[in-house]
Amino acid sequence: MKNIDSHGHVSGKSVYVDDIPELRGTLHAVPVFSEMAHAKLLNIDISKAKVATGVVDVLMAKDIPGENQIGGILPDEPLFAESEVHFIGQPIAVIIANSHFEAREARTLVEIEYEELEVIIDPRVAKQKGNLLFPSRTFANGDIDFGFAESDYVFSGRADSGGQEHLYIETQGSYAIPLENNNIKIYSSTQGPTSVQKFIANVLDVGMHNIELDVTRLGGAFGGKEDQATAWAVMAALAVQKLKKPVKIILDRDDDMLVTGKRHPYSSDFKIGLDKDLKIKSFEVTYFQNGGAAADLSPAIMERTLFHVTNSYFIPNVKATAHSCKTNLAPFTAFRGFGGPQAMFVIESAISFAAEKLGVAREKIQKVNLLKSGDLFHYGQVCDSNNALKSWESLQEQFDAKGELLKVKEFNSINTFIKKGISLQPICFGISFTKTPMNQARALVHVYQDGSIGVSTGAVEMGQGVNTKMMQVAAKAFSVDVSRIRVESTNTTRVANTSPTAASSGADLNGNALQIACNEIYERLIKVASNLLKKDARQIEIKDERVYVGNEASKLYWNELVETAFLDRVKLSEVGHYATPIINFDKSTEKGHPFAYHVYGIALTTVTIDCITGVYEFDSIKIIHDFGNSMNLTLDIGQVEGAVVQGIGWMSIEELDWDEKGRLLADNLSKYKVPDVYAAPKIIETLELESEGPELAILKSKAVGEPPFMYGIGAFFALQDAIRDFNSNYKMEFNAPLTPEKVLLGLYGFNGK
Ligand code: LUZ
Ligand code: MOS
Repeated sequence: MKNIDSHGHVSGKSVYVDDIPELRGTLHAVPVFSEMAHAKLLNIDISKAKVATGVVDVLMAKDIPGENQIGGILPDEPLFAESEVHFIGQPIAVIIANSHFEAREARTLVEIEYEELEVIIDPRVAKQKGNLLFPSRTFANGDIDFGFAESDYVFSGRADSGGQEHLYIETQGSYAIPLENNNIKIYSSTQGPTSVQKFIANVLDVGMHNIELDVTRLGGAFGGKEDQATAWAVMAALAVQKLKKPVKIILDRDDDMLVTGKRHPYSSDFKIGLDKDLKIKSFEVTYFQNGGAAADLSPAIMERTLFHVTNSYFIPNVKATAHSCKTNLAPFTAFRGFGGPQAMFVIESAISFAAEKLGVAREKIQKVNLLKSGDLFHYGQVCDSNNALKSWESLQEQFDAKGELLKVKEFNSINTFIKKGISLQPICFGISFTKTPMNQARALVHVYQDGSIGVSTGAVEMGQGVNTKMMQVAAKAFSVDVSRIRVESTNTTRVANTSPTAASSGADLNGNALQIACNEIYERLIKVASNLLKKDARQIEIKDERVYVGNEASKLYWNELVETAFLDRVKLSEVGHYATPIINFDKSTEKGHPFAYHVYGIALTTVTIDCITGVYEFDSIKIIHDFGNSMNLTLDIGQVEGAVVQGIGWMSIEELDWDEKGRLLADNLSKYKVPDVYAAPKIIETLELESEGPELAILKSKAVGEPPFMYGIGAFFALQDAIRDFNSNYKMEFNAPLTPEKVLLGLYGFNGK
């Protein structure tokens, strides 16, 4: 089944926040942002802006009736700065005008007096000064000292990975509408409608029941709208509360890029110990997470980093410490992988470093350390499959990885200025929100009298196709055609207290809740059929919209059955509630069983470098991915391909940098490069790992949103492989992204000085 949105998307008919027809009298708001990364606010003069053409009002912290606070996990983030600003782009006020352009014009008339304070952008410097966003954490298992003593080889090094702009095609935005009795309805481009509802209620000093969030779909999110859609929705609602008029905020691309948080840059120190057989005996790592100016989701992201320390390898002795460092940059936030990719880059760097020093192939170390069923993750969960090893073997069989490695060697032996590089990149990613209470969901199902079905869940459609999957779940539960089913918008009045659609678990959590609701109605319908046909309910089932008794088709069809049930006054609506069983985690010991299951896979990446310019092209990426029992391979492969290209971008051409004043340098699309169709690998081939899907995955179809992002890490090591062939004195540095500039420096030995 294709994504139900495909036609709407390509014909431009899909509705996003900015496409909702505007009510008469709609006002437009533009936030005023700090131009200093760290400063005291001495004076904010809005008098000129307030009387500018078209301006209706300017709201600031003093206009907030409730709490000036939107910190997602910790209360450290005001909606509007009051006495100090902590990053360029921190909101100070919001201008409401008759048009977006008038509001934007008026913004230039706001006069702010700052007193500059010291700006810190480097996480290691922040740590040295004791600027942490929250307490550091350590996950440990075994005894690293014993492990290093047992090791024949020990190596220490450093690895750095950069940030990443989400570049969702639809920028942040919301549209708030006054309802009667002081209630407000907000359309928001958010992954987390309930979280937005909660913060609006808190800032406006009203109940959550006064606030209705509605989300039709997002034009991409990638984590960037898990926490950071809140501010814009709250501002719009605040203006509605005061002005009693509809208010819309849609960020312009340049504002969006400048002011919203991105993937966390990390700087890390590692120490790895191996024995003669290349078994990793001990691994010690310290992560310096660049958290930005407020906690945002950093505590959860840091936690996921600590879960993915060892990627898909078994290491008996592990000690991993993470510090979330407070810097004067826009608070870094969720981004596909959520701290996992940053951890996995470090262990892969450590392995490469060891391989280089020992003069062995990187793949040798990877292979002998792959996780096996029964191995213990350092956080206490037991590995329950051999999928890491199976993926490796399947890659050999399906894509002849050994042959490909030889081909690259051959190519390089006869070419001087064009070099190829190749890498293998296994992945292992834990599925579930690391915060156990978030792993719950609800769904509301109505079977209408005519046999059609309305479905509401907490899942937010953001292009990933979760609505299509919800339709499949309902269609399968009732055994009816998908054309009977409508998936409604995500709405807090219909489905309350939702977790954000995140952590790759939108389909699992909401699909299970939906299945539970459908099954309840299904059982009631079976009873009705049983009475009608005078047969034992246990013999009855619905197949393809027809009632069967045993294997025999009856004359009773879905429509009549539903109509009869309605006339019998049977309840044809249901709410399903699902909470992932089994999972737990004890923060006092940092041990438990946090994940419902893990997703595995492996990628083979080949790259070609032009050694005169440093420019490169990715020839191919060949992937064996652990889909479980995919319920929609078209959608799932789409997720793999998108994630892989995004991961390659993070490791290769996407570069975020700031000047010493804390100003983002690549703040528009002519400076910030994302992979286009030419930068993406020429060939992307994805095959399914043959494996049984786990019971805890919806219809045994594993979560797919984030894991394949981490195949992109292989791009970095494929590039290094090619550079090394050209320059035998290449000093291996693990500093991603490996842009063409850095490749060129590496080719001619200028890297690392
Ligand atoms: N969001 C979150 C996530 O709140 N908790 C998580 O564990 C998570 N993991 C991945 C992506 N988003
Ligand atoms: Mo996410 S990084 O919002 O799953």
